[in-house]
Amino acid sequence: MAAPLTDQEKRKQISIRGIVGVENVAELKKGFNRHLHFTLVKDRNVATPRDYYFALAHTVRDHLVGRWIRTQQFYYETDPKRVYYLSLEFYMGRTLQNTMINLGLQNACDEAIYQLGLDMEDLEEMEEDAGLGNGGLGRLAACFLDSMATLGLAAYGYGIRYEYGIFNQKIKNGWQVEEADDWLRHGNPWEKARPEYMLPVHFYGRVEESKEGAKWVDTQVVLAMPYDTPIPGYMNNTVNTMRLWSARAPNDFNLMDFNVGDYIQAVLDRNLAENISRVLYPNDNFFEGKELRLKQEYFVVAATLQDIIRRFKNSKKGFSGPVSFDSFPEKVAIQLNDTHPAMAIPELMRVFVDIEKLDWDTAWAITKRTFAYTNHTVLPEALERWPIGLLETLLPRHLQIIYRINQGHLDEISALFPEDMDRMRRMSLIEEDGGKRVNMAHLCIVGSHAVNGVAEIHSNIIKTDVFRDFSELEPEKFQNKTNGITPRRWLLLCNPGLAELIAEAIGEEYVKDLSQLQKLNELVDDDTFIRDVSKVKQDNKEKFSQYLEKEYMVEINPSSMFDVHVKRIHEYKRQLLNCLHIVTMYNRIRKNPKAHFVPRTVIIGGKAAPGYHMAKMIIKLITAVGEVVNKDPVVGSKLKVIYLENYRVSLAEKVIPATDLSEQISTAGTEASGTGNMKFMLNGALTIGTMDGANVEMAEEAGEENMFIFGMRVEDVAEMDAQGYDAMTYYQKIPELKQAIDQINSGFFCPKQPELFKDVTNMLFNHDRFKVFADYEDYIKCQEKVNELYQVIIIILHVPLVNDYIR
Ligand code: 21N
Repeated sequence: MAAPLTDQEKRKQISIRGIVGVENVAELKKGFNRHLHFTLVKDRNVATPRDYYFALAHTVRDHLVGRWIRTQQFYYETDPKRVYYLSLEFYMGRTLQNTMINLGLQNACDEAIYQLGLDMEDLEEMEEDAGLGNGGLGRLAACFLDSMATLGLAAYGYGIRYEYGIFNQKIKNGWQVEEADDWLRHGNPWEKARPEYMLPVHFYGRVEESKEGAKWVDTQVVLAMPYDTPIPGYMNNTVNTMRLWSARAPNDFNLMDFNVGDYIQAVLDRNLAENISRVLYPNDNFFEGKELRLKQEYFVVAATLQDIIRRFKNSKKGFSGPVSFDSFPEKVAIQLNDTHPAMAIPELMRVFVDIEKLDWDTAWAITKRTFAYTNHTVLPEALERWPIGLLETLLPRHLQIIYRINQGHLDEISALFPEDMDRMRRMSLIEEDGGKRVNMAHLCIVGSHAVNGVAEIHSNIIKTDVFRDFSELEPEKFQNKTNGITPRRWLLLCNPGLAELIAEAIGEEYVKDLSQLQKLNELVDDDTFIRDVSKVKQDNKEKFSQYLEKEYMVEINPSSMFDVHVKRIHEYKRQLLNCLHIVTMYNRIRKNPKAHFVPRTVIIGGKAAPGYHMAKMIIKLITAVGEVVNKDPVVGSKLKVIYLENYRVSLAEKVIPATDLSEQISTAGTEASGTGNMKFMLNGALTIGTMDGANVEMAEEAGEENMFIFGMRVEDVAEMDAQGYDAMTYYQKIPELKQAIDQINSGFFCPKQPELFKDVTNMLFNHDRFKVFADYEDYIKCQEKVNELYQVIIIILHVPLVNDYIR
């Protein structure tokens, strides 16, 4: 038997990664050496691994430039409808490998780097993640940019170039500790600053009324500097643009009028303006009404709309007279990624009415036809409701415009439902109970022609529950657009072994059209194929084990079941339910150490918002349980618990292909869609999950018999809410649940501080909005079914010929 292939050799063999070509490789090597010399000013004696990464990044980048310029030139000439995706978050991760894949350069680069005596994976590991997002919402924006470029759409992503992305998470003594993410420290080879397109953004000031209309005056100005990042489509020569704005103080900032005296202080205070783009707010699914956050939201909106309007006018060059905006909605579509960029609606109205002098009704009709709004959550604490006082100070003209929009909106309602004051109150853009606030979701619904949820169940909930009054008024406006993921990053890039196997079986077209994976149905009884697929999974598990061993000095058993739960830490995502399962398994092993047990490695990872106390306690509980379980000699290698530190895009790419079992266990009705669920399934993991978010469509697509579904459905949850949920009855009825809770409560997992988890158990008993105990029993049973199936798979795969064995 031949020696097993190294990763390097495997990568060389693979076909889907592009043609090698001798000239190609020679050209890349030349580019690499040229950049090492001229760009990095190094030779091979003093170059660091990072220098080599940058030399390769610049070499690959060179291949983007011509396509990027030509794509933009083509858009200028053909003037297609443009799509603008406005988002406060773009969770891009790394760019090098994705660029090589989409340009079909991967094999040639591998060969070039190999011939230079370097290791491609080492170089790739030098790249920082662009962590300009929190979780699903930000990663969805990044996936959509890849997909829109691959579809050849004239699409743009617009956002903020945060100097600090999502914090780096350290686990110290079992607790989360945050560190600043200084991702730009070594420079970013994937962006091009465009100082020539810098734009002013105004804040504060007051409104002056005159015969010519309203004027926003005495404002403070901050400049928005654009940085462009190329977004290549997959093998189609399209390169779109993501434009991120960075805040710059004007050179006369604080030096006007009376401040001339304190020049030094004035220069130091430039930071005040530039702080706008300093740092990403790290809350996932939570609204915090901070002024700096509102400044960020308006900053991206004001700069972007000026850019969009400039481009629209530019396309009308050659026409004489004043530009007509009648065709604006035929040329411009603006998609709002949640309500975070909602100020775009009053801002476009301000530009149309105050500056371009359109009459209100015309401006409003155009505005509504331009915007569409995606809702990503129904959790009330996540819905943006900005206090009137903040808006009045920061954006006084916009507040006036919001009032005027609201007036027209309420007039329409009162015409349709005369005297229905309660309905008016419910539907108003302005909430009055407990301090006046603007409900940004209401503003987005009223100012858009389309509103969508992100999975069928979620779209139904917003129609029948959260925004019911609005969908009664305009049912056609409400749609569903179930989320998706890019198969380039989440299969080709992260799991080349599986991608190649699939390509050999059904061709390469599936990379742009995942529905073709259906063809794999014909191979379910193909022993060789099944064996090859499980071999890929085993290789991925071994590789990931080695990574964990090298980076974190933890040892895991690659033949155990990898049971993975990675996502932001949140009560609704129910990492606590998983934790109770771990404790239950532990107790069963201890009760009956000789009994057969399907070995598991439970891997949990994710960041807690720094101000979210309960989420941080959940991390500490998981690590404390892990300490006890992992050390217990009775348990041995049957059960291990790993807390995966600093879960982020680049770590997802490593753990997802190595997963056997994907945990998607939110309370039904709370997870709008989920997208991690799809990434795991695409990489051949089994799923255990509730009928929530896109799990529903996945069960439909894969067949319910191919997913481990458990727990309450949305209707059951609603029924329980009506009846009242009593955690205590479950605790008293289910002995294993009682045992687990008693242990957590009494300090079994933390003898030095036996009181430590009282907050957690108290929450579970007395104010658990997500009903962990109610789904416990069914979850445990479902996990037992997972064991049974996994057991069978293992037995079959350990026998040389499947069919011979079965017969
Ligand atoms: C997710 F801090 N929604 S991440 C859904 F102010 N909202 O939960 C998930 F800056 N974040 O089910 C779905 O798959 C995914 O969207 C894509 O549709 C998320 C909201 C948020 C609120 C405040 C802030 C940041 C983010 C902050």
